[in-house]
Amino acid sequence: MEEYSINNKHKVKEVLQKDGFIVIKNGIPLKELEIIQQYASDYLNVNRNEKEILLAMEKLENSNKKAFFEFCSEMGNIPPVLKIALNDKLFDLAKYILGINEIYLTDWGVFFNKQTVKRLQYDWHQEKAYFPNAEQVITVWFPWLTNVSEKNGTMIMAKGGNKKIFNAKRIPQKNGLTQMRIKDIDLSAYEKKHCELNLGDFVIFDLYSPHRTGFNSTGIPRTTMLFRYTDKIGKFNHGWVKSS
Ligand SMILES: O=C(O)CCC(=O)C(=O)O
Repeated sequence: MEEYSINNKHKVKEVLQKDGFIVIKNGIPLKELEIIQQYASDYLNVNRNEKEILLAMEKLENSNKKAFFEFCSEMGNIPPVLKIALNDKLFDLAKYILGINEIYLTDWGVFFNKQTVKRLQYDWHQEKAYFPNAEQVITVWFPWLTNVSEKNGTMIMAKGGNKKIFNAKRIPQKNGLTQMRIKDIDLSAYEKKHCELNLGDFVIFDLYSPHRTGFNSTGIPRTTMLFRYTDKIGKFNHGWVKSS
């Protein structure tokens, strides 16, 4: 993947409009990620190391789906994540991309991709399906505990698929994500890019960029985090109705 700097906001916007997503290398200081890891270890009551945190996440996911969901949502809303989201450069970039001054944060949380836990894996979708009234929502998605790669099931993007809105089929899952699935065949013409990210890197993608969870072949869960910027419609009147 090509590398871009967060300082060149014109280029970032241009690539985002062209491809639907952009990878920024070394955009988040590792110290900030360590603080996020510390919050996770406090929450889960384990030592701050990769193995213990992942094991505790696996155990919680297995034993108490509701508590695990709360952990995943709460972790997106902790001060060090907000600090990253409100960092001057990133916040200015989001304002520039959205083309407005008054922007909102929405829909933050932690992702967990373990091959056997199907209910938490996304099939192909566009965020537009979950924000039907919104004109633009910019997502920032990043690893916070370990690097992510094709091998451990990082997110996959369909490059350039952001130019149209694809038909989406709504598929609710018990205790899991509601899929808004785009058929594989509809995306067959687009190049697929695996978001290979080291700690400190992040990917930004727009409302129309098709993406999915990758196949994790390692047996070790892959975890990442996201938050999204949007305007007042995306925040207060996005039009998404949860499955009952
Ligand atoms: O983390 C993943 O595997 C997928 C993330 C995703 O689909 C999303 O953020 O909308």
